Amino acid sequence: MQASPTPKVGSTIVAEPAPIAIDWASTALLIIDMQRDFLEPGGFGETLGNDVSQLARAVAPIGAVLKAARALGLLVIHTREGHLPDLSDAPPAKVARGAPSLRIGDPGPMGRILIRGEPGHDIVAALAPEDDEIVIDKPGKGAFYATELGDVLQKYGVENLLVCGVTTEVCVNTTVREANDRGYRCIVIGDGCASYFPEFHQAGLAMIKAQGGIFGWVTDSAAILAAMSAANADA
Ligand code: TIU
Repeated sequence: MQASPTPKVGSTIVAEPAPIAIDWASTALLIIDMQRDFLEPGGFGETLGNDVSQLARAVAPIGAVLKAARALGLLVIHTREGHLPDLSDAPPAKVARGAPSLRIGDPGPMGRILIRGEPGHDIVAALAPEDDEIVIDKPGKGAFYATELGDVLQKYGVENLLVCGVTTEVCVNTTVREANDRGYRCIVIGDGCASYFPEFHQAGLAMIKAQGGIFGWVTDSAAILAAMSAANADA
């Protein structure tokens, strides 16, 4: 499925609470919900009252890691949060929540809000998946809930996940917690995550790496790029 074979070499990634040694052959890049619905005006995120410009800072770090991951032949998995056009997979408790300007399924400037197949559901152009990359559509916050992600990771022998995307404290944290309980090592790329609330971004990362890495590790894109570049040189 991937364009080039993953090098059978390992690297140690500088991270908190401690460096972590990984084998690239059992590692995937998991990019969470970098969709127009969350990052661009007129989408789901803005209907909830959020300042969507807060999320733009994650695009360039993710783009750099994505480019290096492709060069290394790493398994790349993108996720998208969204619902079927008939809303049959959207719990009423989610659709009815709060007082948004538009609800899930309502028509908006990028099509129906948070609905699969609509322009707003697409991943932002800068991070568009390539044809050989896996895209997981998810109805919830966690990427394992009601999706094929677990089967995909098992099929490819993945043990370690480099995790980035939006938002830090919502879908990234939920997915990391799900993955941690399933035995995956999650290495979260801090500057490749963003929140509408900077203080929640900081807290979201802090609670992953606290207590000796209770949910996983936190690093940054520079550390990932350095490790990938060294692995490429070794390959
Ligand atoms: N609202 C918010 O912060 N996030 C979401 O609704 N979904 C994701 O995080 N993808």
